[in-house]
Amino acid sequence: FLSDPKSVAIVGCPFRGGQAKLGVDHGPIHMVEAGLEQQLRDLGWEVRFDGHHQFEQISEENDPPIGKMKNPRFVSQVCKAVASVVSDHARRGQLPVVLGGDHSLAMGTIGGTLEVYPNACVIWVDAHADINTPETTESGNIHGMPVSFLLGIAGNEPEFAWVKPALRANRLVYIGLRDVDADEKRILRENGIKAFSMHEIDRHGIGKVVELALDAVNPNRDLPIHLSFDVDALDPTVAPSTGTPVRGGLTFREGHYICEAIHETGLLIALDLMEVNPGLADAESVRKTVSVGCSLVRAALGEALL
Ligand code: 6HN
Ligand code: MN
Ligand code: MN
Ligand code: MN
Repeated sequence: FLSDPKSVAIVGCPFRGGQAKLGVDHGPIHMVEAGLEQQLRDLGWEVRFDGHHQFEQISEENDPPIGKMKNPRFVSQVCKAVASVVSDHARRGQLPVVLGGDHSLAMGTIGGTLEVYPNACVIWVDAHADINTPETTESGNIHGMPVSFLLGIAGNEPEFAWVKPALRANRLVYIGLRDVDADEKRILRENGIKAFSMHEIDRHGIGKVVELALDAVNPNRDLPIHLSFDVDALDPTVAPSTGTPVRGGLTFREGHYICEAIHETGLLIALDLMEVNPGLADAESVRKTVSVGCSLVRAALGEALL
């Protein structure tokens, strides 16, 4: 799918409108300052750094809630811009590595990917399912909803009319879930969406789970893969600086194994690394989280190859 020499585009998305905590907009800057660009060059990739996208701000007084949704116009507009940046890179054969920022951005990243690779499957690694609808959300935070918009089950909210329901339920699989709202569980069931929670990882081991996850969405190992990785999938002892940490998460190795196994398929065409929040916790926790964020990206781009 990709151009030769293999080329990636790092897209910094300093955005936090999909949730309430300050600081997650600093995630991409910290990962880039930690040297991610050069680290990927050292792996043999041709790297272009897109910069940190400056999104037009919509202030809160100009963006009152729509139903329960908070900052709806701001989130919508930013995701729309991200979709066009991501699809442009994908069209040029560059693998977009999108650094968040909160996970509402995935509406843009996956939306953009599916414009260019309509048959792509999505592997969503997260403690959360992010599949609330504007109706079911309790928090009103749109970072808990991007998947429902991508599937076209979010209802018809004019502000988000640009989001195409381009993702099919049988092309989506989750790994790492452990904090799923009751309505989200119902939505997963009703749509027959495959999900491997921490329970399945404990039972089968991560190696088997990744194989089963690929079998579910990519049985012939011939479809392009978009990996959307929320750093809170990792255990908070491994990635403490994130907005919605949940104990009982992936170990350092389990997180890396997922990325390495997807790299091994040779099918990865887009990668999101989301929810690194350098504004939360102490300096050592921030350093740890930023460093593991970079390390997961490297793993997905081939670092483990000998
Ligand atoms: N994330 N299910 C909760 C909500 O607010 O809808 C948590 C969402 C977390 C979102 O981590 O990307
Ligand atoms: Mn900072
Ligand atoms: Mn998420
Ligand atoms: Mn999450």
